[in-house]
Amino acid sequence: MPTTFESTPRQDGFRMPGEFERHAGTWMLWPQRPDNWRLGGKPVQKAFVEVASAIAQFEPLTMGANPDQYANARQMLPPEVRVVELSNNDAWMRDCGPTFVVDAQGEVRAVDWVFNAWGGLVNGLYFPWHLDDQVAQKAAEIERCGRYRAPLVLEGGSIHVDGQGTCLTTTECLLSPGRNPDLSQAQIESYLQEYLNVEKVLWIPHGVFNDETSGHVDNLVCFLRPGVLALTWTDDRRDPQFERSAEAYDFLMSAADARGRRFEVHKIHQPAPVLIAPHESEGVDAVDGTLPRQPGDRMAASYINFYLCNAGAIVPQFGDPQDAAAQQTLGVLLPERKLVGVPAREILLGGGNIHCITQQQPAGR
Ligand code: KQY
Repeated sequence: MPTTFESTPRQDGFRMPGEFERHAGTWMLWPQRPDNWRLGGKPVQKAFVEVASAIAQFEPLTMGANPDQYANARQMLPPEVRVVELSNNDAWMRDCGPTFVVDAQGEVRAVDWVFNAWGGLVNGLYFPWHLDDQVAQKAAEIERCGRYRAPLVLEGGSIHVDGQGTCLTTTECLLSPGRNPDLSQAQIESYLQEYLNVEKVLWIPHGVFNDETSGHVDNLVCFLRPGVLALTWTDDRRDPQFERSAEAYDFLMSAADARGRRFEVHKIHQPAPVLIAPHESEGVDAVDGTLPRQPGDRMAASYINFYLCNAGAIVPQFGDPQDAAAQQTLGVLLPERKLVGVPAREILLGGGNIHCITQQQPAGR
């Protein structure tokens, strides 16, 4: 059995690399739960196949599937995708999967955070979540990686790092009452420093409007490389996102990273409000007699929820005129990468996007 360490990555000289650094591969989980995905997950399974196929052009991809969906996932996915049985409660690998860390010798270990479905019994999104909470450990075992079990409720989508000592997060999410109510902000920050091996944590006040994760940073802003950020944006002052993005912009423009650099912040205009259609709402199973997705509800659509893989970037598309502008701007900002747009409405209907369903495993030795 791979070792579970009682120490921390920082004590052992391990750090979380930036997503833009070289990957050994990507992990995903196969969607199926009918109270989150419409029509028993059938439409979104096609979207996951598109995302997986796009990533597999650039690096190895592993898809974990529940036992009852293994054969279906295997048949729908291209042969270059490795499909493994990996029990889960839902398909958000970014959030329940491991945060991989590396050391100077190229050894890769896994940080296994406590997962409670984005807020546990206070404001979590489903119960139970015990299978999701085992996903990180199982992925680490498959890869024969040592593991740190971090004593902190945290999802991978609530942090971004530059691999050089800086972590971005939001207070809205990390201080939300359903996660670590007994810890102070200083204690949470100290855990981030220990388990990600960062010097500086930048607490952006809010995430994206109506994001059911309580404001994950990965829908709001991300690193393109150290010192260079992309931020979701709107010029429409009447849009509830305006204040949130403007506040984040001002905060980041007056901040510096762990090495003392000022940030270059690029605005990526969001699509027009994306609303749940009546037929989409009807396709989701009720929970406690109520449809979890109501017609007309606004979803947290953002191009920032793209995924950087080796020499590629997989960018969500919403069928909006802004799709082309987002691709064009990101293409200019990421000249070393091939951009692949993937229709993402079905993933968005489940409450997240491409970044939320992927998890990078950094290249080791
Ligand atoms: O955005 C994410 N990181 C996950 C969203 C989970 C939504 C569950 N319905």
